[in-house]
Amino acid sequence: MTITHYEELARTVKEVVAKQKVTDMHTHLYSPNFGGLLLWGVDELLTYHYLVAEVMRWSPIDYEEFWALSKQEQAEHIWKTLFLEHSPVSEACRGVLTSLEGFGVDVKTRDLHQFREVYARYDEYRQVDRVLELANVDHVVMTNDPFDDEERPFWLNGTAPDSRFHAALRIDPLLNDYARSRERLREWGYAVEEEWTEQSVKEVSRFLTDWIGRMKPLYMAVSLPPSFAYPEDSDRGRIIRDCILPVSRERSVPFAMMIGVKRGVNPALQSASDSVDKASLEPLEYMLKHHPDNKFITTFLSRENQHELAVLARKFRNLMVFGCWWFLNNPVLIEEMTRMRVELLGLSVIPQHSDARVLDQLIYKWKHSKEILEKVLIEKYHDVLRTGWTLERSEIERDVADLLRNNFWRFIGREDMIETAGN
Ligand code: RAT
Ligand code: ZN
Repeated sequence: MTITHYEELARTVKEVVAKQKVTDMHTHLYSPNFGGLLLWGVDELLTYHYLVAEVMRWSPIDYEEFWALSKQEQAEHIWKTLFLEHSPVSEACRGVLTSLEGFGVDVKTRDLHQFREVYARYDEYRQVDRVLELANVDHVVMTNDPFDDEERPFWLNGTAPDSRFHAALRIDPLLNDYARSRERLREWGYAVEEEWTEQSVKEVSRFLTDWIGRMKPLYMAVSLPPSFAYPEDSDRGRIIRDCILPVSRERSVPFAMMIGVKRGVNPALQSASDSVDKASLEPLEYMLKHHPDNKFITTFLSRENQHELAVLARKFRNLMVFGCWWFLNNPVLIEEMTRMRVELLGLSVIPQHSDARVLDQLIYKWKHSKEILEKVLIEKYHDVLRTGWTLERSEIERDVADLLRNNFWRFIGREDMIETAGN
C-alpha cells in the first residue's frame, strides 16, 4: 500500500509501532530460573530506586529508618506519600500506574492490598510470559556481574537462562575498583600480580574469556564516571587497553560504555544515591579512531552530551548509540533526543532500552517510549511526504523493526536474530 497522505501515514505508523516486537538491549532483569534475582510485582514497582529518591523529598522519615522498614512497609510509605498525599505525575510514578493498568489492575480503587492480591495469583514464570506478551518484548538483555556474590553461583552451577533472556557481561568492579577486584581474582585462581605485568594482563584476559565462555554475553558493559579518561595511566586505562579491547575484538563481543554517572552523591539514599554530570567525548573518540576493528555501544547520561555523541556517531560506524538512559528516560528528553538522533543519524540508532529493574516496568517503559517514537516518526515521514516522496507500509515496517530490534542484533553480528517486519 502506497502512503501519500498524513492520515494514512499516522494510522500506519501507530499500527506498525504497536505491533513491532522489541529487543530490550539493556535491563537489570533476570531469567526466571535465577532464584529470587528477578524482581516483579507491585511492592517492587513501588520501591524502585527512582521512587525512593522522590519520596525522600516529601517524607520527614530518616534515611536509616526508611531502609530499616520491610519491603512492604517501604512500598506502603511510598504509595501513601507519592500517590495519595500528592498526585503521581512524575514519570516514575506514572510508570507504576501504566504498569498496573497494563497488567489489568483497576488503579482507581487506590487499594494497594487489592493490587497485591492480583499479583499473588502469579509466579515468576507465568509473570514473565504475561509481561513479555503485554509489553510486546521478544528478547531481554540482562546485566550480569561475575563479582556479584548472589548471581555468580548461578553461572558457576551452569544455570542456563530462558531462551528469551541474554547475558551482558558487566565489569564495573573490574574497571572502577580494581584494587578490590584484584583480590577477588586471586581468590578465584587468577594469578594477577601486584604490578601490572605481562602475567597480570594474561590473567585478567583469562578471567574475561572464561566468563565470556560461561555467560555467552552479547556484549561487555561498564558504567563510567563523568571524569572518565582514555588513554590513561591508571588501572582502568591499562585494563581497557591491554585486556578489554583485545578480548572484545578477538571474541567479537562489543564493548558497551555508559558514561556520566556520579556514584553515591548522597550515600544515605543507597541505591538511589547516584547523580549525573557532563563528560568528555574525547576518550570515546580516541577509542573509535584507534580501534576501528572494535565495536562500541555507547550512551551518555547527561543531556548536554547528546548532541556531540550523535555527531561522533556520524564519523565512526564502529559506534552504535543507544537509549535514553536513566535520568534521560523522561518524555521531554526522549522526544528531544529521538528527534535529534533521527535528524543526524537517520534510522541507524537504537533509540531506547528500558533499564527495567522490575519485570512489570517493561509495560510502562515501552508504552511511554513507543508513544514518543511514533510521534517523531510521523513527523519525520510527513516531512518527506511533503516533497512528493511516497512510502510503502512495508518500508515503515522495515524501519521500525530496525529501530526496535534489528539494529541491535545486526550491530553485534547476530544476523540470525534479525526478523523481517510483521513477524
Ligand atoms: O537506571 C538504573 O536503574 C541505574 O540504577 C543504573 O543501574 C544504570 O542503569 C546502570 O546500568 O548502571
Ligand atoms: Zn542500567
